[in-house]
Amino acid sequence: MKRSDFLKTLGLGAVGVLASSELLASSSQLLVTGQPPAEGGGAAKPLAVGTWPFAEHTTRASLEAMQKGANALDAVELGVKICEADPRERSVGLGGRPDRDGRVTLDACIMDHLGNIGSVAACEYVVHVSSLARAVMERTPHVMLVGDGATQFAKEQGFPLQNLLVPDSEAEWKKWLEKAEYKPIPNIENHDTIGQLTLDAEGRLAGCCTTSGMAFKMHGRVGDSPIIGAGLYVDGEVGAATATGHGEEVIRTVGSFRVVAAMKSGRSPQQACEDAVREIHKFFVRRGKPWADTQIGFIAVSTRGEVGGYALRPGFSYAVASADGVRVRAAESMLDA
Ligand code: SD4
Repeated sequence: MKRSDFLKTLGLGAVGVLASSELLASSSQLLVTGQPPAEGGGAAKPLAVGTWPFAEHTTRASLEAMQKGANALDAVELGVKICEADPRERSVGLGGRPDRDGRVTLDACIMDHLGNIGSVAACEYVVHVSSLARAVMERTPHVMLVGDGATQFAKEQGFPLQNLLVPDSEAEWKKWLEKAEYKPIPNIENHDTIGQLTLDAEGRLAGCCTTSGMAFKMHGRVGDSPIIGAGLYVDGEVGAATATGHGEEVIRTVGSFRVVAAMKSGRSPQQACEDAVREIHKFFVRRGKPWADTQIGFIAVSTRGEVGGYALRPGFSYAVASADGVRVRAAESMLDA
């Protein structure tokens, strides 16, 4: 299928989508290092912020939708779906890397400014798990469905079911099988969850987090991304945060909630992200566990449109889309390497 046709199937004909490698090249001119200038004042609404360079395109799509009147929830879903549907993005949706048994299992959650939440975990055969999480939120009395139950619900709701394992991901998995080291080692490169936050013109916040999780994980492993409070948290009166990186550590520290709670107590989004990363680091030290292969990053936005982003080590970047344009920023980090 041609790229333009592929985008039309999403109703996104006007939006360009590039794979991460292309994005890194295309966004090199855009890469801005250091703290966002919005620290004190905040950007004008609407605003979209998303993890990693591919969010340059997903946040732009969300922003444009909000500029045309879409609310934050619709806009965030529309944005992340671009990434989910792109088979070249190997850590989200279609084309995501499989678990150690060769099965692609996806995690996602969504939250709005009122505290409505929905989530699916370890879900197979569904590309748009962000929309499925939203369906859980809006069409069930529950907040989370997992595994076969999530897939069954998707089928009942008319979501197309398909094989998500693309040849390139399958080849990577087969290569991995040669050694089959059953210990997923997180590193910066395979941490490409998309966590996106939107603030619409009316001041409503929403967030969504979607991923295939850690590559070659144990079958059934669930990361932080579908866990409200860990991978994502939104408080409509304060702000929102989302996480990427080593999910076990983010769950341990209830990372995204921690960031929003700090904002509630007066910390700026930037300070709150920094506090959370430092706290995670303390947990490693306290438990005597190594953190050499670990990356964790947070982004946050306040209801005033202030933006923050911070990571444990260099390599994390995030996109900010506002009336000022779309910029990919290299996040500051606690460690030098
Ligand atoms: C996980 N946090 O499953 C996810 C992985 C990730 O960017 O963030 N990748 O642990």
